[in-house]
Amino acid sequence: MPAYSFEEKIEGPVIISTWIHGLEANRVGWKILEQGGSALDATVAGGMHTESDLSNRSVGIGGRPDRTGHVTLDACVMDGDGRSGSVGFLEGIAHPVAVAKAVMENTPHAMLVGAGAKQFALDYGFKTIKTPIPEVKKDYELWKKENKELLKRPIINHENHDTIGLIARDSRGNFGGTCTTSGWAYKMPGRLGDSPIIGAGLFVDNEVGAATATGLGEAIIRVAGSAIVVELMRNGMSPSEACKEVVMRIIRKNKDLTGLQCGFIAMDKLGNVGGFSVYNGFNFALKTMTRDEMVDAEFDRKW
Ligand code: SD4
Repeated sequence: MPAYSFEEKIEGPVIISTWIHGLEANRVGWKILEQGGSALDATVAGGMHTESDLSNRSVGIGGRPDRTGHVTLDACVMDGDGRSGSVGFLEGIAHPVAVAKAVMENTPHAMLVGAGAKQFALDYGFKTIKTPIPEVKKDYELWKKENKELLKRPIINHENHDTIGLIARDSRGNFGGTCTTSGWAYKMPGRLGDSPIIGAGLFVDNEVGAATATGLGEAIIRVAGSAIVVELMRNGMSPSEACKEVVMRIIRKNKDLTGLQCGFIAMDKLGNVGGFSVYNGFNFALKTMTRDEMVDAEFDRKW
């Protein structure tokens, strides 16, 4: 199977993001890129757009709760100059990705979680929300009734795969990226996935490019996924080859791959983009001066 899912050097700004909701998110980010704005601002705006989407069950306001009924949100941002910010286990705030950017810009820290992150968001005037929204609460009540034994020990739930990771290169050639999620549906309270963890869910370096991840966060964290994709590109691999190598590492290290979907997308300095996932079905949205489309990622195996 060829490792390349997209073979074309892209000139000018480019933004890519995970899954079908990435199309709309990219368009929002593109408005910033085409006016000469930064890759970081474009990916924050795109992430915020998806966070507001009431129909998305894995990101922002429409996200599913943990097993105790609390929707806890994770997000991070990284600029190609090496700065980053993230929030985890954040409840009741509309735009975790914007809060993550504020952590980067206004604190000496890389990460705030839980009550501290919430207080920080409130102090900075970020909009509050009431979660779960009624439809999601209804699903949760049903889930609780039908999964009494699972309340104690979660299993992998691969239906819940709509995290958005966005990476972009702007007109100055700088990179930026964001990743935002409500995480694994019905997770144990306190669980953080890869999405708020720099190097796992996202990594950006102007010297090389950027990568972001979606899927089972535990597996992504354990291979330092996005950071390794970027390092492999630094050492000469194309984005698709680098994503494939990290996915194959995940496959080698996990004996039971039942439902274990993980996917990475990446972009290098030359404007090559690519992606790779464990199972088929993973795709990403691409927007450039001439393109606005979905790209199917290559994969190792079929469901
Ligand atoms: C997590 N990686 O919390 C996220 C979930 C996800 O697509 O990506 N779903 O583990």
